[in-house]
Amino acid sequence: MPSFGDIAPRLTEQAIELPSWAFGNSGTRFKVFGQAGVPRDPFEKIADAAKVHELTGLAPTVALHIPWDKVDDYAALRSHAESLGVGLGTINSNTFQDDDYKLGSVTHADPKVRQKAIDHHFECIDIMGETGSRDLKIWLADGTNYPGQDDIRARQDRLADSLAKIYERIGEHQRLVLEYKFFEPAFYHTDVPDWGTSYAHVAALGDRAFVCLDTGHHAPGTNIEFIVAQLLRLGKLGSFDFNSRFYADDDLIVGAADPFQLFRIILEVVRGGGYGADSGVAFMLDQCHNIEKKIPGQIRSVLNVQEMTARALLVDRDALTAAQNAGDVLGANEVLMDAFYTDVRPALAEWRESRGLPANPLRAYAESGYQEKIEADRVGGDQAGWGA
Ligand code: AOS
Ligand code: ZN
Ligand code: ZN
Repeated sequence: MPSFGDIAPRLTEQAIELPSWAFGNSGTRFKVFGQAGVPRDPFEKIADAAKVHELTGLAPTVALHIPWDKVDDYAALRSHAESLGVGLGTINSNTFQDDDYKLGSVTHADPKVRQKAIDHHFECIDIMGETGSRDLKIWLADGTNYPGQDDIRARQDRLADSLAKIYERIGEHQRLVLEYKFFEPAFYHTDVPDWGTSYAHVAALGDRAFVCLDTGHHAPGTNIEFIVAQLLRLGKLGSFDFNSRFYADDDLIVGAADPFQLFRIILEVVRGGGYGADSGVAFMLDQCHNIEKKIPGQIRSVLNVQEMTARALLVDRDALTAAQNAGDVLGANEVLMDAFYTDVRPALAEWRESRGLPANPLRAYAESGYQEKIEADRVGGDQAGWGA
């Protein structure tokens, strides 16, 4: 098995994009537990995200959400971010919080509603020009709650037509990533429910359209690493929305529910050439912490991804391939498990220090006084993470 020193250079390629909405108050449909010190505007969200990057070196960009992160001056937001050592990343559209979209947005039977949703994406694309973003991420809540409510096939045709109009508008260096989700908030059918549907639509759109895989968007028991392998093989895996779940789209800290699954996913990413700066596969978190502190929750998340990435890179690929080709079932599994069972935390702590980063970023945050400062300064603010 390679040593940690052998794989450490590849760890410098790790870049995990943080979602702006992770820093604001968020919760479930039952309750949002407000927290002291949460950002009052997108500028403060960026500051909090930059703190995560300062202490970990893992989170150089911040995804924005429109309209939650709308500002008058995106150039000012961009230079604010850059002054703090981070950049603006993916622009996430939102066609799930406007009353007009109750029966659908880009799939709606009324062409005027569809046009309104398309125009929202045009606005997002205009903003991408100001933020310098590469990716437009589209997640659609579109679907129906009852059989017969609408024509499932006609909705696919409307979806294809709307996406084509949006895709036509993105720049030659920009990408459209289409995220799927098997249910919620629609309960009978969702118009982009699975990787196959997303793939069918992005393949029809063209070379700059890709699938976004949210790890919380699958039926329980789904072999997600198979989907990763398949989409990489098809050249259509654009990005991850990493989080973890016990039952539904829980948006919990990535790796918290099943670190072995996260390891297997990242192993397929590495095997399939989806890891690293030029891979074209963006690692993004999509989490909404409800009860734990926001910034430490994001630090824990990026460290979880880093730990499983290090373990995945430790897999002895030559020995694994040899065992696989020899049909050595137990031997092949043992090669993989040897890497997974390797506790990389001490080596990672040392490696961080060698790069001028705190050995223990969570402890460094707790000792930094930043949480106390934002709780004292940001009195009366309640910028929702999820929600207008
Ligand atoms: C919703 O469940 C999806 O995960 C979305 O990707 C995400 O929450 C959205 O991007 C925020 O607009
Ligand atoms: Zn998502
Ligand atoms: Zn989700």
